[in-house]
Amino acid sequence: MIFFRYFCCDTLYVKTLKKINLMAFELPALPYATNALEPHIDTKTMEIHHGKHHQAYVSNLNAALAGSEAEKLSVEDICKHISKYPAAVRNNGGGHFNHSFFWKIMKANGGGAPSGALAEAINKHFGSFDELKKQFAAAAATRFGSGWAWVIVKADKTLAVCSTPNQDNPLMDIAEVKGTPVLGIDVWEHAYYLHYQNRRPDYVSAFWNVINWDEANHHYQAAIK
Ligand code: MN3
Repeated sequence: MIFFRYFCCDTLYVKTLKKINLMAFELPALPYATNALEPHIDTKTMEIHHGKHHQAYVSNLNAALAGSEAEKLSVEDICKHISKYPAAVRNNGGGHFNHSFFWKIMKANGGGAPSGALAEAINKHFGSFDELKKQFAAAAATRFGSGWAWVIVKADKTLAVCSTPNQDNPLMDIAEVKGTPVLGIDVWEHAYYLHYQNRRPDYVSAFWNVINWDEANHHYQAAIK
């Protein structure tokens, strides 16, 4: 009996230690099936994008932080102080945050129009939802090379559209326009090329059909607190 008790405690102890010390980042499961966003985002793209690209950012981030104190931080905290870190952390930490955000901002049978507080804020800061769509599409289309387009809440609580290069994001202390993401789209070619080839604007238009507005509203509410 005594042996059993010690054995249990010991197992628990090891598990706890692992939790504390081995805070490796993990690839989050997709919140829907890889074919859930068809026909707007195709199954093959989702499989490769999530299973290969995002996995690579996670693995490379873990390798870049191995043995450092930063292993215990959240990816958001790492992004907020990204100027302290080497390029491998900026690229892969950004990649991990951005993709984790991106999967959840989409859903099957999404789209429609924003509602609630976010809809009011869009009307207040952009005049209309159509105007926001126009500015967002322009930011996505004109981001040269690889990057992301965003709708963010800035420090003064206003909404803004911006874009970032590579795997940078608006949380980063080095970002040209800083804020908390409410909506974001990956405009790297790997995000759309299999289905849309060079037609990035068509992919950006299709994105409006898969947006999870409840999730966007949740980000907005948290950011204005
Ligand atoms: Mn990507």
